[in-house]
Amino acid sequence: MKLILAIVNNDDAHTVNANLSKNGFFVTKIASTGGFLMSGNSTFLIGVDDAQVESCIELIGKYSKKRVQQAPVDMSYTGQPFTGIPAEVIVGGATIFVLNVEKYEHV
Ligand code: 2BA
Repeated sequence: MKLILAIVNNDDAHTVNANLSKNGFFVTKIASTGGFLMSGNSTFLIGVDDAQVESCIELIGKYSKKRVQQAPVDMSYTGQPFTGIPAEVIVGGATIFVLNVEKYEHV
């Protein structure tokens, strides 16, 4: 078994959630915040059998769009010199991690 952890733009989260559920995936959606832009995104936790990993990733990718976002003017919280900070960044589609699950219980 694997745990898929997917960070998705809030604008795509509803569609991603709906399509995962429609396709039989069990999903937990957590409200999260990107450390760079400090804006809201959604993190999905999806427990799947090994054989379902690729179809799950494909589905998330299908409904997660790339978009250009403005970086905030004041990013002093990053501790980086201002010269190295881009004015615009490409966000998405989705950032996905696949973790091994040692044990799964539903009691
Ligand atoms: P944020 O951290 O707010 O990052 C938003 C976008 O800013 C990123 O898009 C990337 O294009 C850019 N960016 C992030 N850190 C940067 C840096 N140190 N220097 C220059 N540009 C930077 P994505 O890569 O699509 O990431 C979207 C969101 O996914 C991130 O929001 C963060 O919440 C999460 N994420 C991405 N990579 C991650 C990682 N390796 N570990 C944990 N979370 C990650």
